[in-house]
Amino acid sequence: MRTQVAIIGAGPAGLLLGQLLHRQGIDTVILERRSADYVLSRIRAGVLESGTVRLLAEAGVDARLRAEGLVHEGFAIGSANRRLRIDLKALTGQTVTVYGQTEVTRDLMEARAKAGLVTVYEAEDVALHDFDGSSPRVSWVQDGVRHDLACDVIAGCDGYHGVSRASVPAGAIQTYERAYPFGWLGVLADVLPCSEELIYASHERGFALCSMRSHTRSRYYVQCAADEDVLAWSDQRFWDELRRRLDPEAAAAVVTGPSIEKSVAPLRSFVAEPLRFGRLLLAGDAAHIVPPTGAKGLNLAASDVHYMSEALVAFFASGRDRDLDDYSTRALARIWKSERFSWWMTTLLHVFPGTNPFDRRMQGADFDYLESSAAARTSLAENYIGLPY
Ligand code: FAS
Ligand code: PHB
Repeated sequence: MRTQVAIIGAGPAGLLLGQLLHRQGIDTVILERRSADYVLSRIRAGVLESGTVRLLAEAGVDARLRAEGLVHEGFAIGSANRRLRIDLKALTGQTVTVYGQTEVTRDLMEARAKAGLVTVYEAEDVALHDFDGSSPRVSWVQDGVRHDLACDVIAGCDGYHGVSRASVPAGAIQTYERAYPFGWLGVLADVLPCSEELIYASHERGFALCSMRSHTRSRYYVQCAADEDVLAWSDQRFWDELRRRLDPEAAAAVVTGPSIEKSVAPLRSFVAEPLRFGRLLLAGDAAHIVPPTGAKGLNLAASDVHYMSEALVAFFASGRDRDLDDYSTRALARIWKSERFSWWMTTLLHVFPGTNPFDRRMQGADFDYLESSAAARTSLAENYIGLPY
């Protein structure tokens, strides 16, 4: 087998890259270690930046997003029983769209299948070869048979635990990391959201987030221990804890019901540098991780893919390796600014075990500053809607 770009991973980064390249006449094969159903079963991001919405339109997969996505002009940030609305539309002229990552992935999978493009699901033991030369290839095992795929470029879109970044020689890559001493316990339930907009709540018991997937499906999170056992949380325990952390109006509006998904996610900041190794390029969670507090993970994967697709189109038009040179620098410039925002939002809103009283006073001062300064709210807003590509 041969293709122009071998993409490792059929998450949003891999699928979006495949779709953008297809629209430019560039052939791809995606290798995914899980089944399509398994990929779709993951409950992850919920908020799309306007840049991501534009990119999905460019990829030709925005019809359902336009029909079902919820355009949000603001969100609330709360602390100590006060709630401050960040008016994204008034402060930046832009909005965000609430549309689950699962639905983005489904739309991309359907478009890829409709175009008859090759996606190998349940590909075992994927391995990357010779990407330091001009004839890279990937191999995998399926039904006990090893397969080989020759290509011109490998796109590593296989997430934080993937094989792509792990295939780079240790001396060729530098990583930067901060592991937070807590995680998020998330619940998905078919109940009416407690508020029309998202609420990010800071409470002395811990952070809580009220989000949604539609007008009838809610997504909630509470801060928990990094190694929290999800089995220790009955639905009732979750609903009680969530309401304790919200202001009285929001707490009273919470509609409870049976969870249809419940999971714990650790929080981490992580960046690998650079993002190019010969003919291997990294994108999405394979390259970086952000704590979900700033709603940046999926959106960063989208901007990476935008930069990568531009570099690949130039490379295949010219045949010059140097057209791949700029990808890493361009992507990392936006990655680091999103890492900073996600770290800042996480530091602002969470209770850090063992924190000293000074740190809690700094959080209060940050809230006071946001309350009193349009400049502070504008800075938060322009990061939340997504910095320019
Ligand atoms: P993904 O991890 O989505 O996709 C990588 C794909 O590669 C997977 O399908 C995997 O099966 C496959 N793969 C891995 N190893 C492979 C191998 N060796 N061979 C072949 N395939 C392989 N972001 C937000 O903005 N908001 C959130 O609320 C949020 N919540 C999250 C909760 C959790 C538990 C996690 C893990 C992440 C969350 N994120 C959130 C971030 C998340 O949305 C990612 O940013 C997004 O999935 C990134 O997409 P990809 O880069 O495509 O990586
Ligand atoms: C979600 O709806 O899952 C969500 C929304 C905003 C965030 C994180 C998660 O910052």
